[in-house]
Amino acid sequence: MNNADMSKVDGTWWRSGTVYQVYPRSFRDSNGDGIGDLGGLLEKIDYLHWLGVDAVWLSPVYRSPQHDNGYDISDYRDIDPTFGTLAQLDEVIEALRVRGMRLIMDLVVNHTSNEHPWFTESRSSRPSAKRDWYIWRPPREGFAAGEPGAEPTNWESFFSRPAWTLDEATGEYYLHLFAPEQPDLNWENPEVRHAVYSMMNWWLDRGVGGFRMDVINLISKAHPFGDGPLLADTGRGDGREWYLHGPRLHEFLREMHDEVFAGREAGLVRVGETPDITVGQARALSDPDEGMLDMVFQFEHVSLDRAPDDWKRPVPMEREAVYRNLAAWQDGLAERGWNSLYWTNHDQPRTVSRFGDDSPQHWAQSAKTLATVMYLMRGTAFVYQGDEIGMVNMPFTSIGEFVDVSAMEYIRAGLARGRDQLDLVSDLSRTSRDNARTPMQWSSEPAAGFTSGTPWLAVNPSATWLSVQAQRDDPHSVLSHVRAVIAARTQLAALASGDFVDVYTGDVRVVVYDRVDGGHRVRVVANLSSDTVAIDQAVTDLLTDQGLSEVDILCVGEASAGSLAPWASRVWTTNA
Ligand code: TEU
Ligand code: CA
Repeated sequence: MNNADMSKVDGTWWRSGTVYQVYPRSFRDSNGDGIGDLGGLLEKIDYLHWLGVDAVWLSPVYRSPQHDNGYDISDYRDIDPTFGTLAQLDEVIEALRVRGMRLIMDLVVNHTSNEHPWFTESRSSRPSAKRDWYIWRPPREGFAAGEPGAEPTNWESFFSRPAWTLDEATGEYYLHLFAPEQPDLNWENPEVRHAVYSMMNWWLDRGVGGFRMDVINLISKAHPFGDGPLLADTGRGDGREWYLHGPRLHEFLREMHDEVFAGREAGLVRVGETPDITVGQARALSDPDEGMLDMVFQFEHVSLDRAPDDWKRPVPMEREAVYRNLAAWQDGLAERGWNSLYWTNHDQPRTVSRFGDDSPQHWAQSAKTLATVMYLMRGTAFVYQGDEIGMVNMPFTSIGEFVDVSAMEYIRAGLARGRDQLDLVSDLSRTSRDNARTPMQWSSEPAAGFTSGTPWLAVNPSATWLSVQAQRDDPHSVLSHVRAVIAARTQLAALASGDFVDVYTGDVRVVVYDRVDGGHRVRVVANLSSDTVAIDQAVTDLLTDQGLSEVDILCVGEASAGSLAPWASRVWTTNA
């Protein structure tokens, strides 16, 4: 039995596995209202099976006022009519199951929607039985409710506003680390925690294969609260000291394990979304002996081109820093813990536009080589919809084209400070989450084959040439390459759990690493630049001597003796 087979027995299918993220609103619309839905997902399950993925992570489809596209949930046990019905969700679980795939639900429990009945009850009066389910505070001492500066602390939310909003009726403020429509739950209250666990059990009993846990490192807050250091521009403070990785985080996750996962079948997966996490924190959270999470999404490599105090403001990025950072995470979680491997998701710009080169001459090669470099590392692979065909950023030209709540708030705050509209467009063209949310490009038909109606968000004009249809039958396409990389993860023995060994090249543009497992070895050689680079002929001669041979199907671009073309890459393996 090789490693990949072993993992089917011990439940760690995800070590060599690949998870495909579906952002349902933008994936496929089945009823012509312009919004993607579960019917659309059902139509595309054969495509996902063909692609070779092991699981689908579905961004939220629960009942929601859709203020943050479903990350504001008003009923955890029902499907929003925009997306379909609970019966259809059951159909999705079943359609995946019969093809050997699993459904991973998004679990958003740091906050609910302000329209959730829990919050309605909590805000109804100060003595309400659910008052303590959320985080309420009186105005700052010496201030009247509603007066500027009366917020209990100076914290800024993730979406460019104060993190506190006054509830006029009861005269107190509630905490929301995201939009005012997303009040934070009070995890200190055991009733809240048990309501969450019970809901998770309900979903697992329905047959879901695990959860991606939204901002899970924000659930435990440090008390008492205080003012944070001032951030540039806004006059508000940074409250991370009180809400990031709080004192009871481990306790809560262990309790969740005991109340939800203990005693269930092997193979359920728990992925924590954890902004600002350090390698050390991630190691503890994903240490299998600790029983808290299986892996986390860390944010360092997607923060290298962002201002430290504002993720919507771009700053220049040193290309080489990206691979160095990924390699550091590989080393950091080598002995304990587990990495998740991702370039993008529904909150990030498109991979090839950000980390590659989306000009016509380098688009395909850079998209392919980036997939190779990321997904052959040690960890679980996450492919965001459209990335498998190399989708590119949207060419935004005016502020009116952005629809995401965080972009709208960035624009509002920027204009209030007198910033130029075109400057804001320039920032958001690089950082806006709307880049990732344009409809999936299935074909060159109108609306990219996403809908027969008018899409809720404009289709990227690249759909005329960039689509699944244009690539599916082309063995040299980005799609064919990504499919081969996904297959390689289970076929090449060293990839499932082999060690990662960084091989220093002396040229920051050239990445070389090995994956080693007993007698098995895989070597990746990649040029992460738009220049032709020299490589030492000795490197490849040596590999041949050691009995490694090139994996043709994974090789990208030209490599002649002594050089690698722009964005070219090579994969070698032992003949096993
Ligand atoms: O994102 C959390 C988060 O940290 C983001 O706000 C992040 O800072 C930003 O998107 C840049 O990467 C999660 C969800 O993925 C996001 O869609 C939600 O808006 C947010 O939580 C609130 O639920
Ligand atoms: Ca629809």
